[in-house]
Amino acid sequence: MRLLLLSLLALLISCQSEPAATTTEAQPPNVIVIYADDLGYGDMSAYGSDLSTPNMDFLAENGVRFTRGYASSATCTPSRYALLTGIYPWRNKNAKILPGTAPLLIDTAQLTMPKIFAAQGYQTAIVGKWHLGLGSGNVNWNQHISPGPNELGFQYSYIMAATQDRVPTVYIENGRVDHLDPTDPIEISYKENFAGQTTGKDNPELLKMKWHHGHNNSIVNGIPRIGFMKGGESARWVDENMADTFLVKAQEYVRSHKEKPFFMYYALQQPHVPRTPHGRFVGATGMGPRGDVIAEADWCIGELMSTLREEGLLENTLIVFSSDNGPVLNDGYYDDAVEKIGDHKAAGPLRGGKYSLFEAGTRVPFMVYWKDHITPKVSDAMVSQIDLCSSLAALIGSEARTDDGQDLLDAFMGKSDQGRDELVLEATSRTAYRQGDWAMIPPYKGPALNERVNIELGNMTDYGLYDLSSDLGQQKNLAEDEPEKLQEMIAAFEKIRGSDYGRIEQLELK
Ligand code: NG6
Ligand code: CA
Repeated sequence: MRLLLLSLLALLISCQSEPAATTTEAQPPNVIVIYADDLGYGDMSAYGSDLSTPNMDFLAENGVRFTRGYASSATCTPSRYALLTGIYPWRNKNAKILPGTAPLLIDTAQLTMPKIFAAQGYQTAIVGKWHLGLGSGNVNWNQHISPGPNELGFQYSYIMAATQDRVPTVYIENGRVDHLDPTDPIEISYKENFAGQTTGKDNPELLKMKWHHGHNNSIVNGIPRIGFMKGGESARWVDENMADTFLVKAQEYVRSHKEKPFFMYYALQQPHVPRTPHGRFVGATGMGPRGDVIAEADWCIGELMSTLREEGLLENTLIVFSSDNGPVLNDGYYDDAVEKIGDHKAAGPLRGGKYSLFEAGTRVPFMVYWKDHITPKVSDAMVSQIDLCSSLAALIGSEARTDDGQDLLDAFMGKSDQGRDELVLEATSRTAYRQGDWAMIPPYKGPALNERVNIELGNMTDYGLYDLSSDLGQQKNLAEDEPEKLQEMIAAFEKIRGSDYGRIEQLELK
């Protein structure tokens, strides 16, 4: 009898508590993924940098800051592919740094992060850098450009097609070039120049920024680019205004979509080359344009946060901040990045940088902030951007999961220190393996150092094996001392990657 009474009581309590639980869960959170371009592990003060990044640090210090957070690749396109699909980029042979004329890389039938959100009733948007290809070959830039982000689940898009250093140097809103004058059509080629058009190579007198390697084709806004462009004068961006342009679009989107949950992918263009801070930030850091655009990006994040605060959205918006790949100083222009670096270590304590299979290629700043919902902490859980699709799906009650991604929501919310056990990393079509504290890099042909960017690429004549718990900077190759560990790592790597992982003869970099 007493038991029965107790269970009746328990039932009563559980019935009563249910409505309360559903009310608190009722409004799913907005989600914003802020994605920097080439920001290194050591570039934020929260990660030990001497650069002042108060707004990025705010997210880090009031959220979960990951010390082992990874981009999927050491370059942009493959990382963005993995972020938005939850699939390893090396599974798609076309997932390489794309020219501005490349067709859309992601199949429109494929599951994507914005589709996961849209299926749960979210409004979805991208503002910023795309670099995943557009159209299905031979794009006519003067008509509606499709397929693109809008066919992959983004209901609103305001993007640059590829990179800031590649043509076309125009903004595209929902598939239409913004501010295009139809009487001055755009023509783009990555093969040859258009008659009568100046280039960085032939017309150095017209340049306000000099090219160091590559980047000597069409000149736009005094800056020589990769690729040739003709026409579209009224639509061409002014690089110095790009941060403001994207920020305003992101703020407008938030203000006009606050009635229903939204997902916004805010893809910053900094600190990728060409580094063109607005005049307000010139000289802000004493570190030249690279430092100044990091200050500018930091300010943009602060402004977006202010907008969320003003609109009363901060308590109901989860923010992820990370970077698409590691840092590079000289990436093709003379811009004082090397000369003014001083003691700053863009990669922090890590070896390598952008393009590298060493840790600095892919281990990046990574944090998740959600006011009043996440208790601030530093987490050593290993997480990858490839896990965001499955984890954010779990957050919003979607059952969607991707093949290579894991649901690590508890780790992202700081409730668990359990991250992934293993991870395959990619850099310019080569792959390496992480498991626990160990990193394994297979042998690849090619130069050990890319001299032009001055980055160690991770090409070695034999296997590299590193114990990151005692050797974060990957200075001591243990492959010979730990043959069993090495064999175990190779076997585990090949189980995911297959044995045909291509010890490529030539690097893709020109
Ligand atoms: C390289 C460019 C580099 C940068 C990179 C893409 C040359 C010599 N180098 O090919 O400047 O644009 O591509 O960077 O052209 S990423 O962050 O978008 O992957
Ligand atoms: Ca990048």
